[in-house]
Amino acid sequence: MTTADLIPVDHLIVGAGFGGLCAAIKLEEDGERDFVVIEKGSGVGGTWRDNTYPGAACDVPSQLYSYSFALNPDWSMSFSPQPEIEAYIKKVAESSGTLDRFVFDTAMTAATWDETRQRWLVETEGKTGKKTYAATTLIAGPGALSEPKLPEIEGIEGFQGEIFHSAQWNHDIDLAGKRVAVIGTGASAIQIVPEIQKKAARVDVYQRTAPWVLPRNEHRYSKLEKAAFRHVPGVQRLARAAVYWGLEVRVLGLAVQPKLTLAHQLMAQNNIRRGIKDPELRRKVTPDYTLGCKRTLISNAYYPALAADNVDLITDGIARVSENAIVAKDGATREIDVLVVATGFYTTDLPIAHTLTGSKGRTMAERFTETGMSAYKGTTVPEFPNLFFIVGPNTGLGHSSMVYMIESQVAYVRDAIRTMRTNAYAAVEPTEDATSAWNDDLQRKMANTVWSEGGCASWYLDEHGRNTTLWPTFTFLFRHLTSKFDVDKYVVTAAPTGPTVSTSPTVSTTNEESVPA
Ligand code: N01
Repeated sequence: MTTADLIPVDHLIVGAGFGGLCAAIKLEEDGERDFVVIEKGSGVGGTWRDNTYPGAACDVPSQLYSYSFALNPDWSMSFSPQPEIEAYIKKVAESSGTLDRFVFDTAMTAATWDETRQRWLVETEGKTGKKTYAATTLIAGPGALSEPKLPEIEGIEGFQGEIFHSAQWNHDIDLAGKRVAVIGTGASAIQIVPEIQKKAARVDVYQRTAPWVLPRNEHRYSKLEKAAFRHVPGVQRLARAAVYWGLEVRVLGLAVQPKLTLAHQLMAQNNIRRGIKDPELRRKVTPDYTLGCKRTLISNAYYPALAADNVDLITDGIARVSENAIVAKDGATREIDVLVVATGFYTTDLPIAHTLTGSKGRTMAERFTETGMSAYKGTTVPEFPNLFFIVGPNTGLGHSSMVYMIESQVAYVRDAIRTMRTNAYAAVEPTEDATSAWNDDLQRKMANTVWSEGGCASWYLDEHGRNTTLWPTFTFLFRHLTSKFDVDKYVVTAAPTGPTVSTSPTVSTTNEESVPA
């Protein structure tokens, strides 16, 4: 590749979900205007653009599931539906003045660290053809829940009816009067089932493991509340802080003393009793592990839907799928017209890792087969200079808002860029020692949590049973630990002549709120 074929850019951001958009807005704020955002979808929104299934809504309150720098006084409900969240992200993007640097319908196909140029050569493919960027920093925000995972079930590829994943809902199919099967009973399925139960002739729900489901404390905001959020200084920040701390205390049960989840477990058991009368069905939906071990779900509608006459909960396991039916392990064959696969996403193998080749000539996926999926502060990885993850390994949450984690990581990346610029560093790369120490400490903390000891299998764990997805303690600690770029934990390479990125101005990188208060 000759230099003439390369498009030079200071920062290349992958993904236009909450993470990539936040990075773009904050870089712009810092005067770092030479960036490009590559997005494989046709617009901003990430998971909130893709997940359009009936009933899709956020199970984290919107007051906190939104940017601290773009509070929205107009949320209609405490837990907003997907169209409202997607509209919010679009509005924030449009008013940010950054959209001119977003390239949609274009995927990053490969990125290779070029030691000579001290840049990432990033190959992209999309509606305007193939391009290669030469980027000083690569900011990867591909989303932790963006690659749908299909179940390996005998015969499923031969099914002749309609079949689609929850994240790729086929809105052309009218489910009225149809026989529908849903495989899975996770966060997506429990939102889907109550909606399709109202229309379909039959719904067969295939449950492998019962989830814990708490009541949904739904609240529709009145005009007065919205006016107060908009006009009375501090009111919405106060509401946000109340949500933040209300969720944060749950860490005590999840990561400190699992017995503290008992009150929630009782609430969830009450939720079952309220929604279901049949003792056999109640038994089937009652989990046999500690609440919190898998993601705790919230719904007032799921149990009543399961109890409806046109719904069957099947717990005997799936033997195979035929052309027009699902055959359960007990031999029962249930004919269906539509199969909804709500079986989750690839979470512990970070699909983007296969496309990134670092300074030693191996891919990040190859590195991870040796080290397990791991990063320094969930953000940077040895052998991969100037690469920053937004929502990287061990930054996921089982109890609170990912937007809070995203803002923490973006602050860290901004400070890294500022440090590079100030000191004329061409490259920064975390040391192996710092990365091992960080991850050893994480796994030590993880050992006594409900995610390790709660008695369940979950998508938080990799094939070795190691939790590579979740942050194991309070989110304010993550914010504190990412508030400043700790250059002493990095190997730095000086630029041969002066700053390596064009001389844009730099500004303060501190977060608007250390914790919502
Ligand atoms: O996926 P999941 P999801 N045969 O992985 C079952 C976020 N989210 O799309 O538990 C039969 O949770 C599997 O069974 P088991 C949220 O972070 C957020 O529902 O593994 N069943 C499970 O029941 C969430 O955690 C919102 O035994 C099979 C289900 O499929 C994440 O997305 C809303 C199977 C998968 O559940 C993923 O949720 C929706 C098989 N072969 C989602 N394979 C918000 O509101 C898997 N299963 C923010």
